[in-house]
Amino acid sequence: MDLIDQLKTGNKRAAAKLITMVENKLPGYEEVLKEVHKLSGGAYVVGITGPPGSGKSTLTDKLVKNLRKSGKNIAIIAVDPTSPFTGGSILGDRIRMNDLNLDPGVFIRSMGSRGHLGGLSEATRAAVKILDVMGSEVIFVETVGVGQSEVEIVRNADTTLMVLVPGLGDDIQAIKAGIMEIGDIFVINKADIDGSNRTKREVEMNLDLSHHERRPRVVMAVAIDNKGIDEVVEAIHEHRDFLVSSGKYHQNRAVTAKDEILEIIQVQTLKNVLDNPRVREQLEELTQQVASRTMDPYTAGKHIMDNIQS
Ligand SMILES: Nc1nc2c(ncn2[C@@H]2O[C@H](COP(=O)(O)OP(=O)(O)OP(=O)(O)O)[C@@H](O)[C@H]2O)c(=O)[nH]1
Ligand SMILES: [Mg+2]
Repeated sequence: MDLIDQLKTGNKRAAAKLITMVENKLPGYEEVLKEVHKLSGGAYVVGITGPPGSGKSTLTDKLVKNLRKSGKNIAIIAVDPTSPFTGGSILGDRIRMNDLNLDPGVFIRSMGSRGHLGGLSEATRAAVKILDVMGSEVIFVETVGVGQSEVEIVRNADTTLMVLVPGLGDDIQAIKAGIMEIGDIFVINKADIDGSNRTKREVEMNLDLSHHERRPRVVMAVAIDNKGIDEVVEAIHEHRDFLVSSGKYHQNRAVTAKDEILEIIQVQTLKNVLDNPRVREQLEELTQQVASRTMDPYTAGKHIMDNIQS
């Protein structure tokens, strides 16, 4: 039986092997992605992001345990753009949910930056599809940080949780533009620490100023004590209902589909340049001219595009 047939029966080992295969672009990975794409789309994807140490993994652990009570199959992908490691348990200390590994209805995978020729967000998207076909009904994608690469990663989620903590103060100011837009739900975690009400007010004030089709909910939690988890689950359901009833669910997925196509065109165009000896030679010549200022890079780019098409 081939790996995809095994995957369809819920085989975790097949999923792990296939993820490694697409991560490293091993021979045959494109065929795998073509097939899983058509079979996938049923899983609900929840992105969890926020500054380092804000409690994303602790929260994910508690959310998963909560959803497991209703028997749902769950997968967790922990993405760390700053780590070169990938697979297995190397990121275990970042994940802090080892007991979940023992639950047959939960699959955990970590992904680092190593070996992703097309970028970590592309690899994450591929892993989501594979786990979807394996039968995961909800897939959590945890990613540390609030930079550009994290935004890319959670962009493909249906619902994104932004996990913040009291005492961020100036940090919130610094990162506000980025974080206010990507969160569908804001969780003020570590509400056991002083200042959480103030943080909640600051977040709400910033939300008043930022543009949202639907005002994100702000929920307080103490993940470590399992407090506020029901409220977060409820907020996720509420957001999903909003997406479905407003038509945004399909609209967002169409945006992702277009992104995917455009990314493939981009990669393919670049490949057409770099794999063609005639064009590569021209690139070298033009490089010299651009460097010595006898030509500008726009004109050089146009020459190359004309050459590919001829
Ligand atoms: N006081 C308090 N501590 C918490 C709470 N939730 C998590 N922590 C602690 O905060 C620390 C970081 O928690 P993690 O869940 O690993 O945070 P994270 O955001 O996943 O961290 P990175 O993945 O490394 O960015 C741990 O020591 C947790 O025990 C909380 O509600 N209150
Ligand atoms: Mg973590």
